[in-house]
Amino acid sequence: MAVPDKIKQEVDKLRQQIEHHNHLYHTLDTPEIPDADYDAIVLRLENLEEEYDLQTPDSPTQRVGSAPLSQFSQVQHELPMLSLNKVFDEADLLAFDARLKKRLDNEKEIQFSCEPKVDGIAVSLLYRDGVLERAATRGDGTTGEDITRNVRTIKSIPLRLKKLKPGTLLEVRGEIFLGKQGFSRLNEKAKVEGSKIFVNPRNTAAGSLRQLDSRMTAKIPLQMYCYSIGLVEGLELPTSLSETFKTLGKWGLPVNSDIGIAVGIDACLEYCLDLLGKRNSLGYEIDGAVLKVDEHELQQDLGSNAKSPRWAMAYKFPAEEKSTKILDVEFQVGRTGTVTPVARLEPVFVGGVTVSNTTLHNMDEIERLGLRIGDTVLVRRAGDVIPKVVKVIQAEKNKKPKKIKMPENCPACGSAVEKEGEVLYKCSAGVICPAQQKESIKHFASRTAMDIEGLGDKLVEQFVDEDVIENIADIFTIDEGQIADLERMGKKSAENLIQAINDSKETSLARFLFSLGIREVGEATAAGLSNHFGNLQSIISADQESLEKVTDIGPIVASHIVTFFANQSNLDLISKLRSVGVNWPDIEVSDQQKPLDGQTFVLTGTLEIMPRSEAKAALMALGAKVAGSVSKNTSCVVAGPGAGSKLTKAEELGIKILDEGEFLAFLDDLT
Ligand code: 9MJ
Repeated sequence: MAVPDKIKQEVDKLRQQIEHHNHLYHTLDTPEIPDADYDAIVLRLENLEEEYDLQTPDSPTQRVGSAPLSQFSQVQHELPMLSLNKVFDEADLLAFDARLKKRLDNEKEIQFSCEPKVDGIAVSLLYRDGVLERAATRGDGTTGEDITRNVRTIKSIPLRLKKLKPGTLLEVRGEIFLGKQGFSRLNEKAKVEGSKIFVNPRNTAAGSLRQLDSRMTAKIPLQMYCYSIGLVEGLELPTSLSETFKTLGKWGLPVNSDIGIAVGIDACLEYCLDLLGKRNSLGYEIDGAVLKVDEHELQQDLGSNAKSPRWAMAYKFPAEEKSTKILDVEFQVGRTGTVTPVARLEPVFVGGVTVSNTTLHNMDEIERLGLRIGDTVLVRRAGDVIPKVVKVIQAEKNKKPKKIKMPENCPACGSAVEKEGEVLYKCSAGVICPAQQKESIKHFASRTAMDIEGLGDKLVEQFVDEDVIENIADIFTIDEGQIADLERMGKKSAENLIQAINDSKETSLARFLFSLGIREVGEATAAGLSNHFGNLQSIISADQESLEKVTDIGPIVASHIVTFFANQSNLDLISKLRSVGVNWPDIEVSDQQKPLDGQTFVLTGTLEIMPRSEAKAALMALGAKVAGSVSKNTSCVVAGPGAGSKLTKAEELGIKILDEGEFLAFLDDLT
């Protein structure tokens, strides 16, 4: 078939573009376009090559990655490290399942290993006689880089495998990544030290693995999850992948505990949907799920092509990074008067939601990004739900871009804006500023604070704009007539709101403290204060020193608390709230030592009898701390079915481990 010149030219251009972006992404770690745009270019090239029979061995569609950097010695992978085929929707996943059944010539439902697709760097670890001999990056799938010295600094990767004897050779493959917590801790530290902020966990992990000085790598809390096997000699492995994972875990290798098994493609889809739903609450970044035929024999029957195994498929979730344009930057006033720049964006669908504005945090962030109105930026919706402007990818060039400046006057009340500390700007008006009034009332009424059902953000704004209320105490003197006067408020809604306001008066000390909106006093701190002091008067009269005795309260939070209660208008507001009937029971505080004081517990796997929240509350009531990860400071790990890497780590560190039955007996003994 004659191929039109136009098509040949387009194919050439696409190949050049892909090579360029491959180099930026894989070799230099400085991508210029979002993954979704890159995927679209590759897909276009794949389609054209397929349609016009233009595949050539040197096309980027035939390669797995990009050439390695030259500074590290090269490693030849004896078995190529293949990449995964990808699908982006349900229909293509069903087609994958149908293809498998056809090739196997069997209609029986297939069992799959369902895995989160961790967004990190693929590596190979080679254990000879049970000892880590070599670690290498995937590189282009055939040739990688020797990163053994760097990988040795990763604490979750065992240097010696349990139970593996002389005469054995085992190559395990997996993903090295930086968890969300590790990433935010690094950035908190960077902020304090005034050093460079890291852009995202994947680039940070990739950069640190490519450090020539492994002491630098050791400073980054990298992790790894193993997900496949390469070379094997002198060893019998189980007949399925899922059983192999259990074996790897027993040998001390880290395996993701969020991996599941599903029989049939419908169950796989359920797994994928569930994973997508909990994407934000996972401790690591993912960009999809991977489905693999579980039985090794079936894998062998299906085989691989040059690029990817036929028995595996990546189901990519919607991209979490997209490009869009900064339409404007406005300034918002928070409940404590902080003036924050907010970017108005050309609406963009990212990470499952349409984003049309996002906080830029402070002027330093704008400076760091080098941001101007009209710029095209990369927006990322990461582990948290707040979308973030990651970087400028194309500066506005048509007209002279406007520099973004902090306004001299508060946009809500016109009072002077003053600088406070290093990066904060605040409206100087205090509680008379309507923006501050609105924000503090919204917070007070919110679900986790006083929980006044029906008093949402819009209604609060209306009430303040129409001078119905000015502060949080005024809420309790609103009458039905005032509510009914407002637009779109019927009699029934007015009655319900009055009822909800009255119901909220019966509260707890912790909720009340949180709802006051004291700077940096969140729910956990409020609960800590409430448990420690037991009554409001003791908190009001507490000095800096006694406040710092409360768990997790440091000098800064303590000083915010002291400042809040030193302000007479805050005390007047509290008296007013009490006089209209807001009340709570005091809490009995005892000076007695608790049986688990100073001990840290970690709960992992599924607890089948006692809900996890109850187990946590029971431990805290006995004085223990409940942490999310295992370290040498952990006193005990409670492990239910499905426990994975945390359990492995506890075993490695020789930490006490209880199953749920033993844990319940242990609690019984103490109470
Ligand atoms: C990731 N990235 O989490 C594979 N992957 O298997 C998982 N990648 C993979 N499996 C074969 N869970 C090639 C790549």
